[in-house]
Amino acid sequence: MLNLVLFGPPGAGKGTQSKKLIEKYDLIHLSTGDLLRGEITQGTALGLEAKKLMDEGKLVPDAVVIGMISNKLDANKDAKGFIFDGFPRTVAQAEALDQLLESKQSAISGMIALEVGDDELERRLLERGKESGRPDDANPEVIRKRIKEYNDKTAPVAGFYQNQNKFKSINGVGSVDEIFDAIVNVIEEYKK
Ligand code: B4P
Repeated sequence: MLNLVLFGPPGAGKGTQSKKLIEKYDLIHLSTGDLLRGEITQGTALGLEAKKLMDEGKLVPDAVVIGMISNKLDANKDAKGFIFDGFPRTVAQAEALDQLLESKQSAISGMIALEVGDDELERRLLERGKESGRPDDANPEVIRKRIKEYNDKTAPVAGFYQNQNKFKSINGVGSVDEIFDAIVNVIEEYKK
């Protein structure tokens, strides 16, 4: 099984690259951001709780996202593999993911981190906000809060995978196709 974690700050291109990767490798795309926005659209209790936090640029509690991922793994037992996009975002989530996969006799193949500077992230997210109408992309203050949450809580997750020799970082600035080619090169190494 090929199980990839696509990692990087908000706006790094995780969602963009995931779309291309699932086509090439026939993987299931698990984006906790998309799953949470789905709950918000459906107006569930979980969605209502998540919306308040997401609109402020804060992370949603670990237990909520771990539960969502667990359900999705169970619902896709025959998958060739998964792309985890925007998850794990804390070390606690990374530990939980290892346990979930272990219980299914599987494991993470590797993490790929997209490196992009803060100014470019802010520019991309404000640009997306104009079209998507996403409240968390509309306000520079909320964007900076999301980047701070990333630096405080999510960046340490890289070390978790580095300790397992499952970490590769690539430049996330350039054309979407150039970055995709660089990711594919890393995946081919992980597959060996
Ligand atoms: P996400 O939905 O994961 O949002 P994101 O980090 O902004 O998305 P992404 O990084 O995929 O965006 P992309 O680069 O594709 O999370 C939203 C919120 O949900 C979080 O703030 C949090 O509250 C909550 N949440 C989600 N998961 C959680 C978890 N596990 N635990 C706790 N809370 C969680 O796209 C950005 C823009 O850049 C696009 O417009 C794209 O077109 C553009 N772009 C992409 N590549 C480009 C390139 N090479 N050059 C120029 N522009 C590019």
